[in-house]
Amino acid sequence: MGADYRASMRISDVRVVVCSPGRNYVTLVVETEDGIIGIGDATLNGRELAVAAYLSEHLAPLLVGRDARRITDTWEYLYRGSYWRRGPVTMAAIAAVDVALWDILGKVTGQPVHQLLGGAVRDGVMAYTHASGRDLDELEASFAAHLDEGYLAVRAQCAVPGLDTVYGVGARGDYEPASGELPDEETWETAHYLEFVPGMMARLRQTFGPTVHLLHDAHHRLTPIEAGRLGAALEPYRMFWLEDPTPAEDQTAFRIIRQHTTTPLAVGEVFNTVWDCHELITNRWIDYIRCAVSHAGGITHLRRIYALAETYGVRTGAHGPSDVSPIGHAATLHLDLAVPNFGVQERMQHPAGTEEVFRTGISFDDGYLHPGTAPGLGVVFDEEAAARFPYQRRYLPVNRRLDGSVHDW
Ligand code: EZ4
Ligand code: CO
Repeated sequence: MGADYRASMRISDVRVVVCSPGRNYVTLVVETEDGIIGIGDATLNGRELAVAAYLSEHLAPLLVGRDARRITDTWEYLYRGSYWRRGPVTMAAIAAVDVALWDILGKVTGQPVHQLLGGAVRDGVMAYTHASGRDLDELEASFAAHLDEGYLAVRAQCAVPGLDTVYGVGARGDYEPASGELPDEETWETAHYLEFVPGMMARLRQTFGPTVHLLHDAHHRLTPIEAGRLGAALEPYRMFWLEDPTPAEDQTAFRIIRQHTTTPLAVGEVFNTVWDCHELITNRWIDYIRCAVSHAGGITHLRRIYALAETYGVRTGAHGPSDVSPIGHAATLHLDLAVPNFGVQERMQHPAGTEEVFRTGISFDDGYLHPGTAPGLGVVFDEEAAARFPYQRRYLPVNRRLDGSVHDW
């Protein structure tokens, strides 16, 4: 058991730690006057220091002296109380505070966070990971390797003939999009892509059979009608989902896609509040909502998005890239365990070095993740280790068409 729940729970210290053990992470550490430590993930890929400043300059002074148990009241205070609402920087900062407070509540009550959310409704969380290749043979080998690891669901991305570099495909091995002191430039031409992708899915379905869950990320690059055409072309291969077909801020685009295909649609990794997706959900234009705990206001807000989705038959498919830190991953898994309308959870390996700073109780068995049953999130953040890995400026890539014009990345 943790400390006495009735004891004073005033927040006495708030620290922001930016570290780079293989990639950048922003971590919020909240300490109560009786020495309980809660941690939250505030990593916003390529814009880390903006969130760190929002936290340390604007939120930390509001938190010291507050009762750490008042999680919803704190969320309301930081969201409604700022007047300037929403946006990725604001909502990543609020998310970190929220997750840290859930961690503290778990520690003082001796319960894993999923227990506080109503308890597990499943034994494990089905995860998908990323297969990629510079050609179809390499993609097939990568896909097979992930099946060997036990995955039941795999996302497939491949280099496209005629384009030098595309989203999701590294020069060798794992793809980590944030790199470079200045942004890398990737190439794009929708016609090349649309020509190639149906054949790629046909081949994977043919090679790996009918039961594996097949996913693909179009990464916000198509027009609605192009997306409708792609979805229709992929119907024979029974995709688990087609992700981010169009730029995500245009919710009504999905009405058009829906009119043209029964391929399930997933979107939401760039969303930060329910206001980004309420039309998508209530009109049933999507099948999976993909917001991340660390970018969409924490557990407190994401569970409200999930509850709205549940009412409309939309399932969850939380974003889980390497830029969601192990703290954010653990938080996501606790929520995944506890919500009835869970769909699937993305899992991308963190770069080597990450485990030196973040130690989790997360397990992966036969395709299913579990966050563990330690009190709180079940993650230990080693601040001394973090200090050995200082921040390094990194950018996400910028995308250009073959004529040189900027395209959605
Ligand atoms: O490009 O997390 O589905 N996963 C993704 C990711 C995103 C990065 C951006 O920071 O699309 O790879
Ligand atoms: Co994506």
